Amino acid sequence: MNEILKKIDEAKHIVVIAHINPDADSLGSASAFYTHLLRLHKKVSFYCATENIDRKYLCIPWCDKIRSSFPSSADLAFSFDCASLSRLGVEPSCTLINVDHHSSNTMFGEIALVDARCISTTKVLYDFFQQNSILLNSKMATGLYAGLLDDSDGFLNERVDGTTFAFAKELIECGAEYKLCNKFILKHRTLASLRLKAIMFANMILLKNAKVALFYVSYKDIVSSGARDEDCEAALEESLYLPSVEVAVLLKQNSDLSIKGSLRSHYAVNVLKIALEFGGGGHAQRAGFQVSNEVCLDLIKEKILNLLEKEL
Ligand SMILES: [Mn+2]
Repeated sequence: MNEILKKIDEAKHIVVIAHINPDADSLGSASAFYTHLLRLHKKVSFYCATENIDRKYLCIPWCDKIRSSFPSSADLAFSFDCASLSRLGVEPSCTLINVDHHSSNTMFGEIALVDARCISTTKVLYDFFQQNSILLNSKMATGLYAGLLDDSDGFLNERVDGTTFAFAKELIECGAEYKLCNKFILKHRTLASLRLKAIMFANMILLKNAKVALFYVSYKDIVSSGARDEDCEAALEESLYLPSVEVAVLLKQNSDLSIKGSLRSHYAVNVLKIALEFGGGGHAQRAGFQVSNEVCLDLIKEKILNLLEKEL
């Protein structure tokens, strides 16, 4: 018998964990597994350290059951889409199984079911279900589809190929509520996010033959619009759809007047190098850093533009 199935069989109370500030991949895979465990008549809890989950994820089954306190009686936990233990927002004292698709996964937990070739954690979980002849119902298919949709950026990113659509087709045939997910996860907007987007694009500066889009968001802009960090980043990413733009840079003022830098790029430009120069981190096309409030904004801008000179 598969080691994971054995652990499930022996467990009395199982927790599925979505990472802090969850996305649809983490919530969707945890949700699909939660459904599977319910079908086995297991006692199961759905945990996420972040309270107030984004409303656009309410199309994912069981998101209304999420709790932000970790159940003390749990004897088995599964984390989904967490590359490192710190992403859990909790250190479970029970047996932990790590299900993920990040190439940077630290392989924490008693068992690590990690496949970096997969486009989403929901694909890792789908393969697990297939290998163990576990049939999908429509709730499970909806959770798995939600993760695929989010991690493929709505079937738009570089990792998407024919197998991605074939996977989506499978899930739709199993009853995935794909229309609902498409509408909620891709199209849902808050008024605050639209107000912030208006401010950001009104103040956007195009530099280096319009290859660089530079945004500055003050703390006042954040307060007046009521927007959140992820709203800033969504608008930042949208600027990459302008025909000439290759790199998008956001300098956002925090409440303590320190600066958070976010960098996005198309595949030709490595922005991680720039983030690293500021002591930050991330991926080649998606990176970030923090700078204390003692550094002048113009100096940060100048340094970024100089570093970009070599990359463009
Ligand atoms: Mn993911």
